[in-house]
Amino acid sequence: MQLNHIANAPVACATGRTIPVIDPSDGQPFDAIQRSGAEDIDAAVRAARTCHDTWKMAPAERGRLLQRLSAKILEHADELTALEQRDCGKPTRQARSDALALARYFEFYAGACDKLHGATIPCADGSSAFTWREPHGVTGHVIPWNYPMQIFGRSVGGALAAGNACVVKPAEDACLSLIRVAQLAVEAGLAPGALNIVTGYGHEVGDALARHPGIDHISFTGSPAIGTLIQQLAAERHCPVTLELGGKSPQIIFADADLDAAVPAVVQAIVQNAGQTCSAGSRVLIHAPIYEPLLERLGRAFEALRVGPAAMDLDAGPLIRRAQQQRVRDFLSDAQRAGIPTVAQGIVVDEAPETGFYQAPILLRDVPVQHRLAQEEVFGPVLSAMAFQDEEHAVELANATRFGLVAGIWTRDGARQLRMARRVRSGQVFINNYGAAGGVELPFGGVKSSGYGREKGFEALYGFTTLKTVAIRHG
Ligand code: TXE
Repeated sequence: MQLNHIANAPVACATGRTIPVIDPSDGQPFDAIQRSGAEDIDAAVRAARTCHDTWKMAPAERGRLLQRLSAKILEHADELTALEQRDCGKPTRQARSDALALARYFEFYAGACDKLHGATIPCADGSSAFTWREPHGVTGHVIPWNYPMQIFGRSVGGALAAGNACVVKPAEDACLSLIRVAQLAVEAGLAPGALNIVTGYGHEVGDALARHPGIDHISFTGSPAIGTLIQQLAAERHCPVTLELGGKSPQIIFADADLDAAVPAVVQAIVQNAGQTCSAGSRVLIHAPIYEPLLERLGRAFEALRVGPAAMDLDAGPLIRRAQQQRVRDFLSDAQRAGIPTVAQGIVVDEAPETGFYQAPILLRDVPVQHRLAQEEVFGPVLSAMAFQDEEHAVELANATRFGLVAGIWTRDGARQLRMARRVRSGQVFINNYGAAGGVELPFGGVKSSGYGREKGFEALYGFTTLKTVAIRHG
């Protein structure tokens, strides 16, 4: 049985209710978390406030503390990998890479703590002015289930580095690794109240977090619908928010591209984490002259994909929950009704139990741009292909959704790379790679309905602080 983590202590929720923890690989419960409510959020916010108001620590010392936490995470990487694998159905390689990324986030932000400075500003004679970067105070973090450790790292790592005290609500499907990390933070020496974890359903405990007047900033990663709700609640009390709401990211492949490099990257970008990735490359836009031959190559790669229990460490594991599996199946039924052709699909291996939430990766072609498969986030291993005639057409298709998170551009033509990068509306553009060029160092976030604000990189620290201007008249 897992408890909340408030002021460095394990605490049962006020209602005494729990939620079962389900293993997506077999659909069976194996643990339980607290089903918390508004009272528990209130206790966590009070602990965070007390901590923030009394936590006096030089930035360099805070950096050393976060570095110790990073080292603890590395020391416990096997344990965190195993927890995440069972809780979220992640293949071993993915769960391990998430644990290592979490350590790297804390390492990066540890080094940033004492480098977050303001500026001096030239002004009237006899006066001086400068700015301080100050923490918001108590920050709220609503974390989704697809990359619990990574999203916790990018959000809480930045917030703590900037000097905030955090209240975290993990997704109800994915709490185990984060509760363990909070315990490791105690061992690393984090002050009581600096990091609090309260588990439960979104509409109960997440809603209470978003409404709480003691929360000074909210960082939310999740669906556009809940992002809108969070933004509305925050607007009522003018609380700043950072939103990351997913995408419908295009991979744009020109006829002159290095297809040996593009094909595996395009497949990986939709199969990783069974397609449950905000930056999944879920649309592949292919230059007309290579449409047929490239679909054939991609089709062969899809046929080789294997899906099965997380512990088998195949190309993909199960989806997170039965409802997510149903959501993906609904998209596929719609595709069938609309006569959208299937090019190829992977295989769910024999060893996968009937009760697990599996979905074979699938490649669809000639998907009409207005069809919901080309417009909405499926959050499953479903890749929609369409052809474009020229650069103009590629830009038009790439920008034809309400999202704008990531775009992949594959071409050897340098001038075209930059023209396309300028014209595609998205927060990130990867040229001749898809996320391979960097990790924590790169600011990350969206435009349009993908949200706003940036996490990751040094840039994130500006979002987790507020700027105070000080002006002195000294004669
Ligand atoms: O998201 P929710 P769901 C997308 C993806 C997926 C769809 C639905 O397309 O298929 O959203 O997933 C908390 N107040 N993404 O239903 O509900 C919830 O407990 C406050 C993209 O799981 O948005 C969880 O912690 N919080 C995405 C978090 O919000 C609330 C990652 C996300 O859950 C709440 C996840 C409320 N009223 C889903 N209701 C990405 N950008 O990577 C729920 N939550």
